[in-house]
Amino acid sequence: MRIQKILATFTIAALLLSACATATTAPETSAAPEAGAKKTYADMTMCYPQLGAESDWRTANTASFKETAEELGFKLIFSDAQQKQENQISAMRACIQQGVDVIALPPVVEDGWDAVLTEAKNAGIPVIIVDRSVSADESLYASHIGSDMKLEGERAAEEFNKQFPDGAKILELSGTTGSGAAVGRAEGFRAKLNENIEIIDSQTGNFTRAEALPVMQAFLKKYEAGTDFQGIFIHNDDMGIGAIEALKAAGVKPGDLFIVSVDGTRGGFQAMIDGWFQADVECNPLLGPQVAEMALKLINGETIDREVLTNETVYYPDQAEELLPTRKY
Ligand code: GYE
Repeated sequence: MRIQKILATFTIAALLLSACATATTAPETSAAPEAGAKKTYADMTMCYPQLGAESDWRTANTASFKETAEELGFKLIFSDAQQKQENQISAMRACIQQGVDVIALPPVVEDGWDAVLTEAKNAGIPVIIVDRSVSADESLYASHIGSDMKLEGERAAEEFNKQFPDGAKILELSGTTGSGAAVGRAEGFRAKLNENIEIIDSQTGNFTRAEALPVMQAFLKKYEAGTDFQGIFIHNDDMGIGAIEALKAAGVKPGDLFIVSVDGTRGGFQAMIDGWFQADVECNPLLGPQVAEMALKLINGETIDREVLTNETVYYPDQAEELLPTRKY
């Protein structure tokens, strides 16, 4: 009798305990995947230390990541470094501290990432390099996904080669000094440009309208449009729009100069319609969905490609009017 009573008490206590245990662990198990189960977007926190808001390309890129996070249901830790590498590095360090699942990094410049990439690696957080490239050793990051900047430069050069078979003198308005985008475009451009086409001057406008305007003004003080130079290679549409302001103010008319830009934003399409740009080399900022898919594969331990290059084209004024309404950025 006594033994039975003791046993019954034990059973009730054990039942109560297990009920208790299930109750407390239940919310956790529903949030975190079971051991061995595949993680879903709902389990993923991605850090995106955006480099800045310098251009329409960048605005579209930011929107692409935010919309993708919203649609797929992962958590995005977003920040804007205002084109300063030190801000990007501190944003990354904060993300490492928080223990995010993955970092997607669009590096403002190529050099100087080794220390923070090593910190992420030591913390077991994979890094996907997005858009521009880094010079750091490949072992420090999982993959690079973005445009082939060198190819973009080559494509721009081909436009000048076609336009000026007998040679010309041209100017270059280049992107942020030391950035993968500016370095790659300048390199590809020079590699493909015919020898009879001379780049008489090259200055940076830091990928912004505001900084391109005074650079173009200074060019126009030094060189006479049409006489001293016949064309300009401009590394992005925003700088092109800034340059157009300076050209207009100096009395230059659309078509007086052969201008090739990069990005293919709505502003670039408008500049083609208005007769200022003769070609716009596409650079696609809508990388959010591809990066998210890659990130999920990574946190599930699946293999991913080390380098993914975006498929792009060149746009011309004759299609600009028709295509402008379809442009997403
Ligand atoms: O061309 C420019 C932006 O890195 C590809 O950065 C990107 C470049 C793009 O500011 O508009």
